[in-house]
Amino acid sequence: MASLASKVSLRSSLLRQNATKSFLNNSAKAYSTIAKEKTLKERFAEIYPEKAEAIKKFKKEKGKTVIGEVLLEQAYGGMRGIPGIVWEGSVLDPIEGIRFRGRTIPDIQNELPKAPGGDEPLPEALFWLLLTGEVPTQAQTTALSAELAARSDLPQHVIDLIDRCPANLHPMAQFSLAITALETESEFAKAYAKGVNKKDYWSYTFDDSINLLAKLPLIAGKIYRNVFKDGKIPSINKDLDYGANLSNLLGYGENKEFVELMRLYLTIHSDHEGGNVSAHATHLVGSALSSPFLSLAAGLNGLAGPLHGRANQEVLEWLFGMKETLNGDYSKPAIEKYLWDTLNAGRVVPGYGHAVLRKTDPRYTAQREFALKHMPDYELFKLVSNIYEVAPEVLTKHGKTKNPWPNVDSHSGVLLQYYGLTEASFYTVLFGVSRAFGVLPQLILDRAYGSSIERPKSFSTEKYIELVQKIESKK
Ligand code: CMX
Repeated sequence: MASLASKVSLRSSLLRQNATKSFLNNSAKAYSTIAKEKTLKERFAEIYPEKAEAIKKFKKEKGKTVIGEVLLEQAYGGMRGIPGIVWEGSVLDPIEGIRFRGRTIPDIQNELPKAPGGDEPLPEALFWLLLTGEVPTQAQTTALSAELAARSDLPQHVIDLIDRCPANLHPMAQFSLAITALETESEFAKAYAKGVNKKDYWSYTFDDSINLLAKLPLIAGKIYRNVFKDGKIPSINKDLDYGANLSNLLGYGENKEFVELMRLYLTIHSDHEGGNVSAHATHLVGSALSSPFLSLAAGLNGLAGPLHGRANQEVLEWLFGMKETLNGDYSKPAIEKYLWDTLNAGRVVPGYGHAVLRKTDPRYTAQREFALKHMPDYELFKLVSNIYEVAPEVLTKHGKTKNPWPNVDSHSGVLLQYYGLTEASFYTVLFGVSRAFGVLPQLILDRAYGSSIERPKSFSTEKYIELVQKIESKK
């Protein structure tokens, strides 16, 4: 007999399927009723009070429940595995990988609205899902795309700032600088300075988040064009979705496959629960009531690190090094030797390993499937595939990493290379645009639910020694 849990999950999956079917049937109709549907802000305003109340009750009734224990090695080991953050948008299972509001990547590829004629989900729709837990209609998604396009203009001082950046300043540093400089636009900061009621924090955070998200394509596009092209950038097309506009600004809007890739890329890189460096840093800085602009900039500074988002740049550089060394011999023994050379030089294999995952990252799999569909014979994709067959065994033999399987960064750069976006030092900026889709909904939720300022306890090593001695003496 099926367990209660599996019955519930079957029922919710059937409900979701029915909702998708009825959404598909209604999608054409929904296009014409765009003005009558609730906007994201209206819908969120409607649903959050009940959720905030439920959380308050949960905290009051169950707040003293012990939910884990902390080992000394965790304090020294990057706090791995310690529960201590609330993150509503996604939860990461070590084996299954990410679920966005309970949905796997194939689920969201299935269920989220797409652009007319497109196959891949729209990141705008994911933003809606992460914030509300609901799949938006096609009309709501289209309205959100239009709102983002309408709010995309950059203030002149931000354009000037990007233009003044030296070309050798890493694109991620430029990206973070420009977002910090957008602080002039913060409605939250202005309202706070005037003395706003706490209950309204979420509303200003929402407006800032939408404005910020809207402006990221122009910032990213301007940085790309300044550093790698002639600095000229087209205008935003108010009738296009986010991924299509970003592709246009980068100069790849004519290529339908690239536009589809951008939609997929922006969707799957968005959120990976709350403990990763970029998500946690954004959430932490936001907890001090810094604006969404300052909070996201903090998160992006973390994403820029080589063990986090910048790994996608590292992967490409490492792949090209391998290509040159192997000189056409992509056999397994040759790849194996290159992997050992990397490890024996005291370096990590970029794109492999993960702090939480213990199997192939489903974001890797989604990108691999995209490659199998659109570029099965591409030389670099074949190399990546061959590495996938060899690296897990080598890393297992090496015996250090807890997860010998590839992560998201192992695959993303190869797809961009195929379409001609070959400037690897720009790749983390694209990751950063996507990450905003995941961390900004949580900032809005944090303010709506009245989350506390973060302040975990720290001790010096002397104090930890004392603490351990005290605990041992009691045994
Ligand atoms: N190659 C070689 N050694 C690796 C490794 C890899 N890909 N992954 C982990 N290790 C090593 C660690 O450096 C660590 O060594 P020390 O004990 O000498 O410090 C040991 O294995 C144990 O690490 P772990 O517990 O398995 O992994 P962590 O949680 O500490 O780190 C991560 C996770 C992602 C930083 C690590 O796997 C890594 O450095 N990978 C390569 C860089 C990368 O791909 N980063 C992108 C991750 C995804 C993202 O955030 O975008």
